[in-house]
Amino acid sequence: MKKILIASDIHGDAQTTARLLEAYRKSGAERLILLGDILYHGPRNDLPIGYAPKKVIELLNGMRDQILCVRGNCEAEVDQMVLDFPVLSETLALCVCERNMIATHGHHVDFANLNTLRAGEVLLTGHTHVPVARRIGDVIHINPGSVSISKEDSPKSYVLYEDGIFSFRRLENDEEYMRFCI
Ligand SMILES: [Mn+2]
Repeated sequence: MKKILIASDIHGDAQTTARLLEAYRKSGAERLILLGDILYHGPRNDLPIGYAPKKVIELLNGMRDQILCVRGNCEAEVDQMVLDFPVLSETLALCVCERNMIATHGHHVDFANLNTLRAGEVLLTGHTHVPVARRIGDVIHINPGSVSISKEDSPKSYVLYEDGIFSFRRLENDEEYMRFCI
């Protein structure tokens, strides 16, 4: 793979999903990486305005061969009965232009102790609904934020990765608001 789009925490929002898939098609990315919390709003969140999980199922199943996904803490086993791509994996290993990336939802990650990752590798997480681009020692940590329920005044956003550059974009208009170069 050379170019990927990374998004997280859809939480059942069909309007957001439709916009995300449009952005994905326009981007020319080869895969859509979803970091969990796909269908349910979750007990800590209000219902997103576009909440319609059945519509999200339909939209995402239409892209089943484009999506790589990990399990969030809001995923239930029944979700796998309605989604046509794997959603119950805790982690996913990717290689994008010779760059190793490990994707996981993030609720089980001990950021003070990333000793299973090697120098230069990228850890992709969601969960907090707050975008992050930082180095933790020799490891790069990227969180695209949430596309539907953004927190701490962050924009609803996703990330495009290509050629060592993580481009953080606003979901509403695809405008880049932050970038991180490896
Ligand atoms: Mn979430």
